[in-house]
Amino acid sequence: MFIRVLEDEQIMSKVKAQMSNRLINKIKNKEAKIAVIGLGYVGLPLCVEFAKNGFCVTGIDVDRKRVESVDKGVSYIGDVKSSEIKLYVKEKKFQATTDYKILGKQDAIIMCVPTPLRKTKEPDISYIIDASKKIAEYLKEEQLIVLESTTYPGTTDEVILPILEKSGLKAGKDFYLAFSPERVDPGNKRYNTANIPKIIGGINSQSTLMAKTLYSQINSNVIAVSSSRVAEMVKLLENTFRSVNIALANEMAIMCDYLGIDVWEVIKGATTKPFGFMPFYPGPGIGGHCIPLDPFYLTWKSRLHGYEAKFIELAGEINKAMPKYVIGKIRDILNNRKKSINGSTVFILGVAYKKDVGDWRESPAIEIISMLLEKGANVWFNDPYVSEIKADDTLMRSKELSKSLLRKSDCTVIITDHSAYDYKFIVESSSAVLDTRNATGDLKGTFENVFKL
Ligand code: SAJ
Repeated sequence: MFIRVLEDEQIMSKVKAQMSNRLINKIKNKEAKIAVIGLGYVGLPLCVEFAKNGFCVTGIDVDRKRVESVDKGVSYIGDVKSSEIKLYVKEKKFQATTDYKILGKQDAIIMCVPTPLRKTKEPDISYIIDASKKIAEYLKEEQLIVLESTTYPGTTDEVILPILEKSGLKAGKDFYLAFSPERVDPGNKRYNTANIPKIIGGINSQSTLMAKTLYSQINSNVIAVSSSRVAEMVKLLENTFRSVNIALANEMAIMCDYLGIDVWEVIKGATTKPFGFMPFYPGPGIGGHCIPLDPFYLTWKSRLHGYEAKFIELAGEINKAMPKYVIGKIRDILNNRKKSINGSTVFILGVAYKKDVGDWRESPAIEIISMLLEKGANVWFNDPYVSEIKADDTLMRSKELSKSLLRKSDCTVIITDHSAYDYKFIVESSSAVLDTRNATGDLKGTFENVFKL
């Protein structure tokens, strides 16, 4: 009997070895079929990158408009060219669908779905759970499953793994499972999916090997860590690092304001230190789908394990308070001109969450506009990348940035320092300018009507 068991195990390990080799060879020969669930600012560039490198990629999204856009070869993500989509769709290297049934025909499936926060500031991993359940429905032997969405440590092995094993297949043996954090910096012209180093962490070494083999086809700098949890934590450290340093810059701005010191000059001075310092800048608050949210995935998980991450929470509070701080600055500027917010016209320049992008999700501009409207101000906005927004249930369209409108407004507020703006024109045409980004910092001369954070 003992010999028989040994033989079975030997046979099984041989079969598994053959399976692994089969998948590895498919990947290396670019024959592996890849599905990406979620065609957003992470998933769409990922599809294009795999197609560019010779793979057949299917993008799956619940949003039919996105699927139709891909079919038409029209990009809806700033960093992806329509010409690339058109080319790979034509070459039948890239297709999009809303139908999850295709998952059964894939060799690798990558989840790039949203990981928002609930109103209670708790993680909402419902998109990950839904996608995992769909994958489990069609899961087959030898498939590699990767999660890219930023999430708390343990999501891959504690949440996704059990859902997938409901298929009866064993993770790490019958199929492979890994986490690889997305590292996308929207609008960054220098770093992209192909050249940003890629971290990989599998639930076991075989899974890590598979994921490393896959991503090495599109990226020359793939770094394996010892587990999916380490990989999940790497990403959270990266984004929490930004959140707390931005909060420090914001608190420096508030302190400098009390002390009558130009915080922008202070940061410029500190940046001359060639080591041990990295500049971050104050702003009207933090936006986007990562920095305002990701640190709270970490503090939530840490709290479950008995530790209250006070420092990270406090940083979040400071960042969250910046829109209100900006309202206070606007109020003081108007007050010094014997005006109140109520009844004044405020012209907001830039509503996107950061410069040179068109994404206004979680943008502090929306909160600032809502607060101004609630206080009775007449608010206009202009953003070369955003044609309309909804603030305080009010639909607003971007206004032309004209001298007459600038002249008519009581206070111009630079919220997003788009490169496209002519800041000299803005300052010379406005009665008062609140510059929350030091966008006017390089203008020659002094301007009595310009106020900064
Ligand atoms: N911000 C400041 N002061 C700063 C830097 C940023 O107020 O010194 C604000 C920005 O205006 C923006 C927010 O913070 O509203 C987030 O800025 P961000 O530059 O972190 O932009 P994201 O969220 O689009 O991209 C980040 C990536 N950015 C960089 O590394 C430069 C990176 O942290 C992640 O790869 C990405 O989030 C992600 O997907 O997690």
